[in-house]
This record gives sequence, structure tokens and C-alpha cells, in this order.
Amino acid sequence: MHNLGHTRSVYRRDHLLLTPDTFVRAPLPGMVKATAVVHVAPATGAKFMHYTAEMEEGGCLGVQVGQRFLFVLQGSVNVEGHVLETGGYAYLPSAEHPVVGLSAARVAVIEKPYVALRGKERPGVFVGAEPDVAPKALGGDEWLEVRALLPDDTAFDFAVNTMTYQPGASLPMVEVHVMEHGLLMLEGGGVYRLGDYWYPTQAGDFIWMASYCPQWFCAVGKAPAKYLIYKDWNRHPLGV
Ligand code: UGY
Ligand code: MN
Repeated sequence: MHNLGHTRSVYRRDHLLLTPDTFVRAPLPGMVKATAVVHVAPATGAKFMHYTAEMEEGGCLGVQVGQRFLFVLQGSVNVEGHVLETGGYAYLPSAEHPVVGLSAARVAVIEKPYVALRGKERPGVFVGAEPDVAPKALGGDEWLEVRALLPDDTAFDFAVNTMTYQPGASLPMVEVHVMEHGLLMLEGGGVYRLGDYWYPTQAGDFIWMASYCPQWFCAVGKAPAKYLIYKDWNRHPLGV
């Protein structure tokens, strides 16, 4: 359906909203029986890459640049002998960790060059399952749960969380901060403020927020809204 040239997707200087009708698939180098939708990359000014890999059974991800974080959206994959089902995730510090589809699978992948911290060892492989992570109420608001998927350890130079909003729950303030975000809407939907614009958003949408992009979200509907969100973390803004 061409929809007469209409889409909710939009690209502005400090944010990007990508809706599934505009996703373009192309394999990345080294992928076997797999393809990728690259949601954000340094071409926009982002300092990381966030893509969705669509894998066939027996397919594998390709060349890994820097660190890799993956979150299984559908199906199952094998990483280092760990079977990751939907909601399973892994942090892979280097290229030596093949990711193989045990079934047809969709996987959210984040890649980023590692920024070292003086006196800290690089993190090793870390594997988990999102449902096993204890939620924290954001600012004491029980209607907004945050699950931190990576350990609270400054060896990690980024964080990936899920945020679950009960219908009507919202961020308590408009945030404006130095960190950038990559966000994949997993369930439900609502209204996202980005800069001076308010966008209807729903499961399947991707959002990139540049540093200092004003941001706010309110869940709308009869079911919770949930998203997976990346941010650079634990490092000095001057990069020292
Ligand atoms: O972690 C965060 O900065 C998060 N509260 N931002 C967001 O949900 N847009
Ligand atoms: Mn934020």
C-alpha cells in the first residue's frame, strides 16, 4: 500500500521516528540467512548503531564492530551455548561470539565502540532474561517500572533498560540531557514529545533522540506501553 506518500516517520536534526512501513531491509557484512533494518547509525550523528536483525533458522549475525548488545524480540538464538528466547538478552564485548538463529528470529541489536575507563577492566559476556529482572518504580511511581538489563557497574559505558508504563502513566518531567537514546517500542503506545513535536507512537516504532533532545512520554490506551531504551552512560562527557 503506497498510502499516497503519507507516513508517521520523520527525521529532524535532534530526533528520528521510524515506523515499520518505512523500514528498508539489507544484509550487513558477514550476515548469513539474515537481514537488517538499520534504525540509527553515525550517518545521523549518533555515536552508536541500533538495528533489527531478521534471521532464518540457522542464520547468523555478521561482523561485529565494537561491543554488541542483543535483545530477542521473537524466536530463539544461541550465543556461546546460551539459548536466548523472547526477552532474553546478551552483552558481547568483542567479535568472538557468534549469534546463530535456532528458529526464525527477530533480534534488536545495539553496537558501539567501547570507551575505556581508567582503572577498570572491560566487561565480559553477560546474559540475562528481561522477565527475571526486578523492576524499580521510577521516582517512586509504581505505574512506571524500569528494568535495568545490564549490571550497575561503571565498566559498562552504556545502559539498556525496559520501561513499562501503565495506561495514563507518563515521564514525571520533560527530560533534556547529554545522553542520547535509541528506543524500540515493544508493546502498546502513547504520545512521545520530541523537541517541539508530539508524535503518536506504537509497538514496532523506533525513535532516536540526540543529546539534549527534549523528551517526554505518556502511555495511551487500555494496555501498558513498554519500550527498550539505550543510553550512553558512566562516562565523562569530555571523553577522558
Ligand atoms: O533513562 C532515561 O533517560 C529515560 N527516562 N528517558 C526516556 O524514557 N526518554
Ligand atoms: Mn531520557
